[in-house]
Amino acid sequence: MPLPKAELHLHIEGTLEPELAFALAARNGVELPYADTEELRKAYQFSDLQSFLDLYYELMAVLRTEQDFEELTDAYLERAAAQGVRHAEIFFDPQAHMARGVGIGTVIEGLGRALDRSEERHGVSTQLIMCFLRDQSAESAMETLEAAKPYLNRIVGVGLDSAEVGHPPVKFREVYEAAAALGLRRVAHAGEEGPPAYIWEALDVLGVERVDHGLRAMEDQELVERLVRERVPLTLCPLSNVRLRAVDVLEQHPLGRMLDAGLMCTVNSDDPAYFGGYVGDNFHAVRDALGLELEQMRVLARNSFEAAFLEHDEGRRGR
Ligand code: ES4
Ligand code: ZN
Repeated sequence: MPLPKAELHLHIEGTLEPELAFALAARNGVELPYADTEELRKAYQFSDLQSFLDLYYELMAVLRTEQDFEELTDAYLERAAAQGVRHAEIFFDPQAHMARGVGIGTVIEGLGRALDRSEERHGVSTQLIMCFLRDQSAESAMETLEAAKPYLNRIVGVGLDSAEVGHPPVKFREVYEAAAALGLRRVAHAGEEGPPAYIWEALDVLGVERVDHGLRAMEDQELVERLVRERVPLTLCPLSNVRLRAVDVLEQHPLGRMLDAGLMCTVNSDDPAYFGGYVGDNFHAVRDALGLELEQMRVLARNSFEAAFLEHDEGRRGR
């Protein structure tokens, strides 16, 4: 039996497996510049975040209808449940779809169809977090928040993702203020490739409750002390960090040192179809590479429920 856990850092578009991508391409008459799944898989060699994002946005072209988003999400939930996930907080990137003429309603209703059946079908409770693409303008983010207003009952919070360096959190101050005023929770990717200063900014300017990645926090002792003192959760994604070359090899991943420093770490899968594993695979990989003890694995699982946007009693149910 896998450890029960919550997944807090998961891009639904990053769960698009090559087989489903080709099936949806055929159904929707979308041409992919790869002969077959084998050739596509060979393209999964990344040198940094941007080289991954290029493929991630390209492959999304196959997602067009509510049914596509529903099938994508249902397939993820089935895989996640098999690896012990009892609660999932799922990111989606509306701007990446709206740019292709797919309306935000199509995306959210499609995701929602799968989420509505998730507890019954998979035993997984869910939340949706809408991400803004930080390499697009603040105005575009604000328009996206506006477009999401009819669907706010489906969304627990907002996040910030895509190409980090050169797009500091402060760029999105106003849209995070507007999101907070609407009662939305706030998270942001920070310190994946960007410097510790971006983590400070995410906390101080955007008011985030969790930091997605936060990998580079360990470069700044004062920041570590603050994150420990305030028990700010970090949603780490170890296999992602290796595939995107943020760390050379898993054996050098800072997770073990971060736990030793008292940081509130969680382990997540990010874009599991691209990075070689779902969340249970990430748990196993760090256990083996870093020699984590069973008690540390339990701490990671417990942290995932504590850091989730769940009512207290709901969170306890998964433990
Ligand atoms: C992402 Cl790994 C990662 N980093 C930033 N933005 C993303 N969007 C999807 N995966
Ligand atoms: Zn991510």
